[in-house]
Amino acid sequence: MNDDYRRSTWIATRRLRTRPLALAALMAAALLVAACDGTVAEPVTGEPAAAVTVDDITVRDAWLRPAAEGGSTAAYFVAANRGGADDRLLRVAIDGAAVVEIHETVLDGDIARMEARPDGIVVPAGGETAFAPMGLHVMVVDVRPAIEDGATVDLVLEFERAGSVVVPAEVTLGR
Ligand SMILES: [Cu+2]
Repeated sequence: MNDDYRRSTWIATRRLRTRPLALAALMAAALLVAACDGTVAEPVTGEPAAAVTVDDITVRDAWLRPAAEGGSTAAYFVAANRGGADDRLLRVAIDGAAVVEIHETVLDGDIARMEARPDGIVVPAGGETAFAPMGLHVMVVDVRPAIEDGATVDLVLEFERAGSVVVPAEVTLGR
C-alpha cells in the first residue's frame, strides 16, 4: 500500500466518519482497490465515444467506472498529439469529485500499486498517450453525487500547450 492509496482511503474514510455508514466506507475502499488493479474490467460493446479536438490535441474513448456517493473511481481515455511539439497533460477536473489526481499503476514484483504523477504526463509530438486499466488513470475520489452506470460525465483536461479540453466520458463497468 503506498502513500497515495493510503491518503485517498483516508480522505474517503474521514468524510464518511461523520455518518453511520461503515458499509459505505468499506465499499469506497473496495472500489478504490478495484479502480486501481483493474480486476472489475469487463469488455462492454457500445457506441464509440466522442472525440474532442483542441489545437493539436485530440482526446477520445473517455470512460470511467460508476461509483457510489462518497466512493472513488478511475477515468481513462486516449490523448493524441498531431503537432510537432510535445504537450503535457497537467491536471484533470471532474465536477463533484473532492480529489482528482493523475496516477499510474506500476508493478512492483507481483504487486500492483499506484503512484501519483503530480507533474502530469507528456503526450509526445506525433504520438499518443493512453490512460487504461493497470496503467495511467485519473483517480477520482469522494464523488458527490454518485456516478451512475450509463451516465455521461465531463472530464476537463488541462494541457500545457492546447489548454482546456472538455471530453464526455461514458460511465460503464468496462470496455
Ligand atoms: Cu489511482
